[in-house]
Amino acid sequence: MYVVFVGTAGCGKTTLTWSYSKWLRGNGFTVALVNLDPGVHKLPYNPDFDIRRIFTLSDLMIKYNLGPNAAFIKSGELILEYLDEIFSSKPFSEDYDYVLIDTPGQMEIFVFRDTGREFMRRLRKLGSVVVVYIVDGELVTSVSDLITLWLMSILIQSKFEVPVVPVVNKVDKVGDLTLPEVIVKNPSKLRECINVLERGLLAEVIGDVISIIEKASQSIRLVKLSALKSEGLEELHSILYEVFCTCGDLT
Ligand SMILES: Nc1nc2c(ncn2[C@@H]2O[C@H](COP(=O)(O)OP(=O)(O)O)[C@@H](O)[C@H]2O)c(=O)[nH]1
Ligand SMILES: [Mg+2]
Repeated sequence: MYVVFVGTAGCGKTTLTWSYSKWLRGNGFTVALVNLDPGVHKLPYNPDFDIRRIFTLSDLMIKYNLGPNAAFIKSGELILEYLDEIFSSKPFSEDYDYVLIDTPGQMEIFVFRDTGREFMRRLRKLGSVVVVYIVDGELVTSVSDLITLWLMSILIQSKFEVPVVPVVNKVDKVGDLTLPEVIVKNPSKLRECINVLERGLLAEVIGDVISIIEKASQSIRLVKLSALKSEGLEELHSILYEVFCTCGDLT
């Protein structure tokens, strides 16, 4: 199974790639690790394929005289150009139980540009693919934060045409996640919360938003993780297994 980690900068993609790989190996699975982030300085794991062997962000800044954002955009274009090389590397040409793919630090390179879509199109031809969409628990401080992040997971699913499992990371740092948990179990509760907590456009369109969420949501369990402390990995594993086996029914 190919597991692709996506999420906003700093949400914990790299840390989760590392901790889940340790968990999988500890449980007897064979694992290959792929780093697609040309901008990362130090990785906590040993990648079997590392985009930095082809180019790094600082190479691009120097070679093309670019600032960090323009270099990131350039790196997305280059990942597309090097897809043949990426897909002929060991993780994609040999057999592993799990191939974990750590994506560029800034999500927009992978999610909003052609890079991710094309990468996923090729990956889908190789076997089962699941995207783990990591929500930084520290970013969920209001109901509208939760809705924004949730809608993003639905958009990613429609763009990549693969199942998306949303997880909340950094639970060792954030306090109470009862509200998101209740809402994920029963999205219609959003209607009550929004009346109390929010005003403005969101309060007005909440009925439509709830319908979208109810129609599109695959998972009704909120997986809570601490990638750093390796907590919640068994729950992540079991939900990925369910997606793999049943392709969709996560009740
Ligand atoms: N407290 C806490 N910090 C975390 C957790 N996961 C990641 N971090 C920290 O968040 C920062 C960004 O993590 P990283 O994995 O590099 O994020 P990425 O940009 O999505 O790859 C690092 O300082 C990590 O140590 C977690 O579960 N708990
Ligand atoms: Mg990273």
